[in-house]
Amino acid sequence: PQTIYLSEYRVPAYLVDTVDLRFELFENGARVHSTLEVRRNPESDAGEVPLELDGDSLILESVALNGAPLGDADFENRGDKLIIGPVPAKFELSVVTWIEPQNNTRLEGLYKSSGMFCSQCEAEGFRCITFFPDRPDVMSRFRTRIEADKGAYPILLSNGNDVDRGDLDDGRHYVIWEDPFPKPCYLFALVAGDLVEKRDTFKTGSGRDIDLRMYVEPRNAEKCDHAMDSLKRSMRWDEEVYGREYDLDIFMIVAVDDFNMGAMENKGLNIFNSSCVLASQETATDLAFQRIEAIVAHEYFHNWSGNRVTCRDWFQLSLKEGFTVFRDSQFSADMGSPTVKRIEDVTLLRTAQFAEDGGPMAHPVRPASYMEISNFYTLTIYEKGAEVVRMIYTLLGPDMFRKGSDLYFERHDGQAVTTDDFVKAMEDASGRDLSQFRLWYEQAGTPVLSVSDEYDSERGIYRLTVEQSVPDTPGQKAKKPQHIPFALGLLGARGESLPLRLEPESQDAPTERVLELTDTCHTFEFHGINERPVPSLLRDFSAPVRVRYSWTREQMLFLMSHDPDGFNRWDAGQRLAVDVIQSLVGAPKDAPVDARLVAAYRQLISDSSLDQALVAKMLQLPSEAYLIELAESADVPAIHKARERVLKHLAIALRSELVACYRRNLEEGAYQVTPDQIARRSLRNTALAWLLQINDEEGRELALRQFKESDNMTDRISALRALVNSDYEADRSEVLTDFYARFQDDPQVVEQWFSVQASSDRAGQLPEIHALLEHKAFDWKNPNKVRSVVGAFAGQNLAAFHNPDGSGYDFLADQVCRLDDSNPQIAARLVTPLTRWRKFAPSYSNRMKAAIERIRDKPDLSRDVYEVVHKSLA
Ligand code: BAL
Ligand code: ZN
Repeated sequence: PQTIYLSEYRVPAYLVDTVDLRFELFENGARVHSTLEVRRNPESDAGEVPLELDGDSLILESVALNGAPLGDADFENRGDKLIIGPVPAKFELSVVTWIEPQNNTRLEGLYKSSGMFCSQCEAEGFRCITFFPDRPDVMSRFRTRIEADKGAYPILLSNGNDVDRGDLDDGRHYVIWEDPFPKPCYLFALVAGDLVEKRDTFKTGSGRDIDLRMYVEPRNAEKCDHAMDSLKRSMRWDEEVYGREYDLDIFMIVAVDDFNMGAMENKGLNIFNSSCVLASQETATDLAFQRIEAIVAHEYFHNWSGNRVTCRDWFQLSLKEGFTVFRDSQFSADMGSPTVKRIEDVTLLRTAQFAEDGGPMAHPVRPASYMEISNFYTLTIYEKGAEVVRMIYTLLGPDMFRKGSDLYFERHDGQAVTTDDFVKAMEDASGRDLSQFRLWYEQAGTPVLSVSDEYDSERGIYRLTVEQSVPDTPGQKAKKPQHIPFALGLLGARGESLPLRLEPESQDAPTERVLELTDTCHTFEFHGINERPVPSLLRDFSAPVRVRYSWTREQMLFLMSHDPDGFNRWDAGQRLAVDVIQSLVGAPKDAPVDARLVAAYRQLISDSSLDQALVAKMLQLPSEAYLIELAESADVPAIHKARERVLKHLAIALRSELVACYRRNLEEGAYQVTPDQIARRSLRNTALAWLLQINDEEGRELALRQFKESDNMTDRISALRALVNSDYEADRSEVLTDFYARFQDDPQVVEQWFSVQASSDRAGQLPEIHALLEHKAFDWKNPNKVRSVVGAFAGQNLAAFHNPDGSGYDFLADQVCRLDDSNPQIAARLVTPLTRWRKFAPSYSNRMKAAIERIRDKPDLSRDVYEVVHKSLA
């Protein structure tokens, strides 16, 4: 496959002002009539070159130029390109293609899901619908006529406003949609199906009434309220916080069962993976409710950050994704607990994005090259991209940042632009120089800050030295220092925040500062410090970096109970737990567990005056995935054992506190998704999970009762998971059978049922995983099902996946090869755990490498899998 380089970007030779589409939808395929108003791009120096249109899996029926049919000699159809020329400076081009949505298992372009037609065009799916310049800097006004059988497909949707509808012969009907806003073709969408409509309205700040509609299969009609409420909250928030009002008269959301991504921000017609939009108390967990709110907001926010202002090319993907993730995380923080949201974001970043940044697919937030753009919908583009925007926010402050975003939207409305344009708007609005800051977009890898300190008691000076380095990554060596906002505070012996005087004489010094690191090494002197302080570094995780500082366990315990920064309090607890677990990896069975950890956890569980949402997070031990990420040469079974050992030790020592915690947090009143109730459920269910780890009979009784009696999925599935992960084998199979019988008609719940088993080291060994793949509810064509079994096994059941005999690796290689033919995007995602083979101890990494070589040798490997596998072996 060919590599595409940012440096080779050229403006399009031709622009398309309008696109007139007519879809004739049938059971055996679809005919797509496309009429384009094309003109030469005045900004292009390409001259009178032929017109090149992209295509993929299309059957070409006819081509006409200005109404005159073209013969075979007038164009060349290479399959992936339709080349027409010479062409006039301005003309109308009509192309008719035949496609087969019913056979489209890649789920790119137009396809069928549960009997409905639906589309996914980002990044390059529109070329699977018709021949077109499929690049985001070609923006056109779309008019779409959809024709289909009226009985089977009463609902026909596309972008914009519905301007006409009517009946046709043979029981067919049509609807015409017009989108007044020029857009790139990746934002095109079409849906046709037998769906129920849920309606609501939203009055904008300027007094316009927006018609809100959700379309779902009839069985899901009662699962729309949460998404609809989330949508209205998002619309209001974007007006209040960013001054952004919705622009069309209608906003639609559709739920689709078969979907590669979480959701898609098509203009006026967002399409969602059912699992990311449908919720009811009985079927969705607290986590799902929160995720739905965040994703609904994310897709809605794209209407400005992505649709009104879009990307010039796919190297700029983080322009819309990083900014929009930042916006949705601000929104979620405002809707719930900012500290908890920050902890969740950083957990994902440090566990998964840092791993990506240190692995073979490491790439900058603005990549310089790719083979398959679908492989670049990554944690780096999304989460690190959001962190980069967050750092701009931190450096500029909220007011200047808002000025910058206003300028960005005003300056670039209706344009396809670059990350550099975004930074420039921030610079111009604030007067700040962000030239060095731009390295965050260009350099891959997670910067490391090595911090050392000394205390001069005679002069009352505390000196902090910070050295930064950015590690080498594939294709990038010898990197420059980056511009890093480094927030910190200093704590005195009684936990008080000390004034941070950078000059001896300064008065009214703040107790928290954001220092700006720009050189390889900085030394900061803090004056008037009368005792050796404990540093609280990188508060609120002010930059996506690793901090190395030799905290003692006493200091960690001190910060855990005294740091006024909630995030750092949690982080100190994580660091302590990591330190204790790491010290037990490979240690003798009777090596002691530090009693101070037990005491700290006892304090957390017992003290109900603490912020319970924060306590719920602090009680979660660092995950195996995070411990692996921190390891130099990971021995996963040994890490698994050490972590389990600490957990059991804590559970035995704190047994009575856990039971009390469970009882204290038993719910009263109706189920609500509020931060307080979420914290109570989380605490209660953590207590339950721990008790089941030590075969506690009272815990077992509580879990069985909770499983049977709970009125919500959070509690029910937590009890299920606790029992599945316990030694109570008879209970395990009984609750699994009961759960399936109860929810077998609900695909989203069955996915959770698969995932609980596949991610369990008790219920998810390979024979059981094979049985799940044979289960009647499993479907290879449905990405959610594949993720819930194969993805959960390789990504969450780490001790089983890293079985020393290599069977987990072989299993994954087999499934990747199988999926490569039907859905290469999903196959390329699933292969990720194997691509990180260098991270593991030699006996593991050799077997992982062999498995990935086997995938490499599969005939007809897709471009998607080819790229990740070859980069992993390079
Ligand atoms: N644009 C793809 C899905 C999302 O990030 O919203
Ligand atoms: Zn997005």
